[in-house]
Amino acid sequence: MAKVALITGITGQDGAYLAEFLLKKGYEVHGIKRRSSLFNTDRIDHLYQDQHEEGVKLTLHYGDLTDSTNLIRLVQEIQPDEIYNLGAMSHVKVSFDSPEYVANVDGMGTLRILEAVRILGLQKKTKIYQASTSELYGGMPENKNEKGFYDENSPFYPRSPYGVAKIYGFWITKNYREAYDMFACNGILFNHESPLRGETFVTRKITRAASKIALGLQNCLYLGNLSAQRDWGHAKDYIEAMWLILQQEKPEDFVIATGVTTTVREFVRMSFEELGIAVEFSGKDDNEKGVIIDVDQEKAKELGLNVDALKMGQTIVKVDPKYYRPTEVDLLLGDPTKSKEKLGWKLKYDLPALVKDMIQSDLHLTKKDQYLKVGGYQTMNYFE
Ligand code: NDP
Ligand code: GDR
Repeated sequence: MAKVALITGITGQDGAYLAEFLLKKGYEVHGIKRRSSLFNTDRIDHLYQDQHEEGVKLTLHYGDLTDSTNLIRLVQEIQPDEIYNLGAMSHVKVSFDSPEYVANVDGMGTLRILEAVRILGLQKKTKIYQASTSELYGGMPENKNEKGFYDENSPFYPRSPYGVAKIYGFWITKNYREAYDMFACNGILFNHESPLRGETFVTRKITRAASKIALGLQNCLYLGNLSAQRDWGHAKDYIEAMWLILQQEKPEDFVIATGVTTTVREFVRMSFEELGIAVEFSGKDDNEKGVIIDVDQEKAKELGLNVDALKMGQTIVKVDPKYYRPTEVDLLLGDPTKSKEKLGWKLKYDLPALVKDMIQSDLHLTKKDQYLKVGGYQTMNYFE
């Protein structure tokens, strides 16, 4: 019998990669999607199966983490062996604008999933993965371990409504594990990115803008705190860790990270370098800027860039303080020792490989947009 998995947040970055991964492993996969006025299943459209055909392995259900009755009904119908609770309002900056909503979805939503399993008496059958986060640590320097990393024993100090909501999710998962003997685990995942990353997270914002600037479709990229440091990995590696966590003998919490931290500024430099464009930064704080100091003409030609649009000394990165956060997490660096030793988890992508993957994908996407625009097919005006 195929194992049955239920994924909340299946339409997001991680949900899409995880669904594909579990289908390849022979799972029957169910996903919860929210009703929206436009389709929002782009990331999983390649996995879609017509429900009228035989042997359907992927099924989507309407639902929402704010709706307990919906969740209880779905868990009852699906009887999952594994639930991956990835659904969340996942943007840290936006959580300052919608603090109550993020508490409801990211905090209470986790409780609703755990309660659905408990109420239905499925605690011996259904394993639960909770998408916890490095935002729990808040980047407090005094809470790092003796090696200078955050690990499974480091204290938490969240610095945003998102982090505070997720800390409830973390502890309620641990509490249900201890109180009701449930196989419920937290993966404390550090930042992970990919070509499927939402376009308002900093890495994707950078790779998308770098591609547009390289093709002469955008003049400048505006960012917030360039000095923030993150431990960035590839989402494809991280979803494998989620699965491994639920395949262990005992339910436990694991840190998933690369063990390397890099500034936003360096991520910008690496992204442009991938396109043959050398960028140098000067100035401080709000006045810092990045200018073009060299263009590798051969590489630019090979990639089909618009070389005429790339001028020496041209400012292509500026700071806009509107992207600063009321409280910032300055530095995150995770210690993956436990996950490597106990899960046997291995990284396939380092940071240069991640940047390359994202730039290649965004350059392709931007060329496609440009091609459609030039051909007159990009937009229809419905309002004339
Ligand atoms: P995304 O923002 O890409 O995806 C979030 C998913 O949650 C989407 O499918 C979204 O649906 C869904 N969702 C949002 N609100 C609700 C709701 N009220 N009810 C049901 N579903 C909802 O996030 P990621 O894929 O990057 O992250 C997955 C999880 O991992 C999240 O919980 C995130 O907080 C956590 N995390 C992510 C890290 C990262 O670096 N990516 C690191 C650590 C933790 P829709 O498509 O309709 O918006
Ligand atoms: P983060 O990711 O807050 O770490 O949360 P994000 O990419 O949004 O920010 C990373 C760092 O970059 C700085 N920054 C900017 N960020 C954005 N979004 N836009 C900008 O223009 C910009 N300029 C600088 C930020 O200040 C920050 O320091 C992500 C999410 O996926 C969470 O759901 C997850 O839990 C954590 O990673 C781990």
